Amino acid sequence: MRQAWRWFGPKAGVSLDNVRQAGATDVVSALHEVPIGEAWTTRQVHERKSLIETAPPGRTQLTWSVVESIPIPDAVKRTGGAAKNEIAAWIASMEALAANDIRVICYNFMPVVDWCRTELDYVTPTGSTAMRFDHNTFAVFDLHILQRKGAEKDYSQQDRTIAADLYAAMGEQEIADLTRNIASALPGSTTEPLTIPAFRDKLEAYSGIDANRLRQHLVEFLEAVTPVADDLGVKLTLHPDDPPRPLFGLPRIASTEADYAALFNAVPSPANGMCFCTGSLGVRADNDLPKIARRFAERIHFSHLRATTREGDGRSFHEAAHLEGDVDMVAVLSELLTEDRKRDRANSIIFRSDHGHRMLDDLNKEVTPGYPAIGRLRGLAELRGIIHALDAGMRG
Ligand code: DNO
Repeated sequence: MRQAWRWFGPKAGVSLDNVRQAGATDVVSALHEVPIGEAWTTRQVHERKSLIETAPPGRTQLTWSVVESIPIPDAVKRTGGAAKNEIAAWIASMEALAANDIRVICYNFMPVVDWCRTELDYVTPTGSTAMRFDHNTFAVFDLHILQRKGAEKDYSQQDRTIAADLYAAMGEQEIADLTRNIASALPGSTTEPLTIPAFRDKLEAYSGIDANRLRQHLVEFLEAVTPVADDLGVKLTLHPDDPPRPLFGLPRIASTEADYAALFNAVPSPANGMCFCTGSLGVRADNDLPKIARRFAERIHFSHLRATTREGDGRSFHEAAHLEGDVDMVAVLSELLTEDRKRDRANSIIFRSDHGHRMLDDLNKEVTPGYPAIGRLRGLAELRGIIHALDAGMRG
């Protein structure tokens, strides 16, 4: 497996030397500055690639091997194959990447909001902070801040009472923070930052789109892009929904083993692959992660490794240290390594230690939420240790 690091570009607080020092050889990045829906050009990709891959004398060479993500515009999620211009632009971006020999592309199909958390700095017992999704706080946003039409029916009477009390006790700053966390798009998101009125309009535009329709639109998208991807030798890796269940009354269709099985059956092309994200899939107790990894092994080209802890209400969760929480990381890595041993280096599974606690010096600095250097470094070091031990065992 190849060890990678997500790098947010030249303005990121974490430098390429930091990536080298973490021991990663591969970089995961994107042209985050290009507006959603606009085609990336070969030249733009080439410039970013040169920045990543031109090492100063004596420094380790890095390889930009994964793009996370080319965003999929709303029109594709709402109208599928009818969004011809948007799909053509997406294909053009993919061609620009392939022309630069970048052949693994991560994307997601979550409508309106990409990954979602209610709290960015939840204090853990060690004093490091983690990201958290609290069901009751989410209900406050949905029912009282967004005031989504029909939201009441998604919550029990007890949930609604708790949310009303919590909302009544919140100050202006807390309301503003919660609104920012949910509506302003977290780092790396592939959806637009939204004001509350714009959020309501977007939801309105999705009325009538149920899970079957959304799945059909993804299938139409894949039917359009996979033939080109196959010709270019590109692998597309669908990131799971985070959290893996419907939010805001919108369907989510990449949350379970059955969801992925349906997509692979509908579009069998080898380009139709998966980003195996343990943190996202692991939020559901009914997702058996090692089993999913084994079943779809051949389709996994990219993996996000991190753990989450499900909380007592069964709906809230927070991000655990990489080897703690509810994910059996040794069992998952054992499946991924078994697959990886069948492949040559060019097709090796690329993984990154995903997210990380904010700790040590990062507590005193501005950091990219979810992506502090030190917490990710701790995670990568721990994962690397498991890989070394498993590899040694597999070599016998
Ligand atoms: C969050 C990330 C997501 C992910 C996209 C993939 O940390 O996992 O933003 O990059 O959903 O398209």
